[in-house]
Amino acid sequence: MSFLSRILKKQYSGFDSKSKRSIAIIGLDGAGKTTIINRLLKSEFNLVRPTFGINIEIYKYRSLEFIVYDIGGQTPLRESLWNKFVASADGIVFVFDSADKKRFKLAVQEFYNTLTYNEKAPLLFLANKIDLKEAVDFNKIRSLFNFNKLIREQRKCEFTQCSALTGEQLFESWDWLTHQLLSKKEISSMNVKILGGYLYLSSGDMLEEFLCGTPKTQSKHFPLLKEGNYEIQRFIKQMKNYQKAETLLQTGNKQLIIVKEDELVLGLIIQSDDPAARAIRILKNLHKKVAKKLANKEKINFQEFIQSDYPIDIYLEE
Ligand code: G3D
Ligand code: MG
Repeated sequence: MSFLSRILKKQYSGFDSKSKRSIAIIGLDGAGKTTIINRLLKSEFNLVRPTFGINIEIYKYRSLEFIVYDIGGQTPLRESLWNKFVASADGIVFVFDSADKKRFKLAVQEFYNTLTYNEKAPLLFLANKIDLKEAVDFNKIRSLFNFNKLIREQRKCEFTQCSALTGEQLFESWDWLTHQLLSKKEISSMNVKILGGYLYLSSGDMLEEFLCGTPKTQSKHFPLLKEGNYEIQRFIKQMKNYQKAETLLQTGNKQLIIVKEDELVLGLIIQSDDPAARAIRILKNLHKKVAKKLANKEKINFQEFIQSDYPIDIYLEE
């Protein structure tokens, strides 16, 4: 969630606070749009959610507006209303069901049709549901949608696979979009401030947990460490059938980032306005290192790995 609070923070410093940013989220029905938006907006915000009709959902949070629309098979009236939304969107997210083979052609057709109404807005293409066995290989999707052609156009594009169910690749790709929306102003903070971390086996056994800082700050953050522990264990149970999963949880003014890959689950506690995508990248890199050590039966000290590889991302007392 927190990357949205981050957009808003940055937005207030970089933009006129009244200026509305609107993001159009489109895709065939069943592609996963509602699931994605719920996952991103989860719990923290009270959503205004007027429904225009069965296939338009609008979510608002302060100056951000997410318009979610099921394309394909719409009436001309609906289509003309929708095209107005697309034309004025600051960002476009296309959600594609990687396992819905029967409707690939329709999705491609609707995708290109939609893009004709807005030739500038940055485009985030999400090939969703990669957790499913039936999901088609990303290279096939690339050629199906002719990404090479799109890359050569003026528009800024990002194509990625994700799973709304496991969270895999979801937060990082949205981070790309938020950066595009914020490109008028330099993103000030590129680092995170790591307050603490966890290393678990996917079986649920904890290998390590730690807090950074002086004993005084450590004791201040101890309840948070315990709470995070509880959340990680819950996540491990929820995601036990998936090899890869990611999540981002907000507690007070901190966020907990969790990444599962194969036999390991890693977590970091960072500040709420820190760039979550960086924390995810750090965890993925550390995952490789830890997995290698584990395979070689070498000693693992998670906190030490972070301190040596990411010294500038460690929380320092003010
Ligand atoms: P839409 O808003 O684009 O129409 P929804 O799609 O978000 O309503 O999702 C349609 C169905 O796909 C939902 O299942 C939802 O749980 C599922 N879904 C969404 N994203 C993923 C994903 O990444 N992986 C998997 N496996 N399923 C996903 P139900 O059963 O509730 O209809
Ligand atoms: Mg929906």
